[in-house]
Amino acid sequence: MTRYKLYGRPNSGSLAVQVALEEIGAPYAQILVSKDPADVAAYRRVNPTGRVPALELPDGTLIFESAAILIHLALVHPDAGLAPAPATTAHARFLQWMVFLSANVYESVLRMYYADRYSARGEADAEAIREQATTAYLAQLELVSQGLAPYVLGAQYSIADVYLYMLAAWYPGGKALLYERLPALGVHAEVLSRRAALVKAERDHPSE
Ligand SMILES: N[C@@H](CCC(=O)N[C@@H](CS)C(=O)NCC(=O)O)C(=O)O
Repeated sequence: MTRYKLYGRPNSGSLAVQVALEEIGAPYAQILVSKDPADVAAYRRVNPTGRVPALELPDGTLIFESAAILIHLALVHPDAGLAPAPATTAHARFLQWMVFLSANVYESVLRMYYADRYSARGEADAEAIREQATTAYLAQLELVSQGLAPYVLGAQYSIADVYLYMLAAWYPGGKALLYERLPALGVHAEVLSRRAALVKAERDHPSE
């Protein structure tokens, strides 16, 4: 099998992509992009967004946007069981949650962690933006958690579960507190934590 190249950073969206690659059993190389401005500037020549994750496909094409990467990997490696069969109703629900997690939950996370970027007044408005983003993030996670049984798609595991697990783990108050507020997410995390691919990716996620 040909090799993927995963651009990432510890505690970033590259975790979910690494889990997908582990589940697939595909060989991949990890390239660490530090937050050092020189490193980010060099990375922008590969990925103009400057964001992680990004995945270089075996044919050399670079793909960014975590949800697009995960959906693509699920389609290219159907035997890995990362998503329901394409063009089914179950797959439509998979797409719905992947886009919801990416466009809403991930976006709320970015507003919480990079609040100063969301106002022309920068840091002056950051606290209010952070507060509003946290409220939105909790409401969005509550909405997803209401349907967990035990997975996002019911009885069928998919990479949407890993995506949710990763985004929930970024709650600024810490995972334990979030699982107290939304117990269904705690149960979901417990189920996921038994998967070897997740255990390995979390262990392997190298520190800067
Ligand atoms: N929509 C993008 C968001 C990626 C993103 O913002 N990643 C964060 C890390 S989790 C990042 O690179 N932040 C650095 C920055 O914005 O300067 C995706 O889903 O891949």
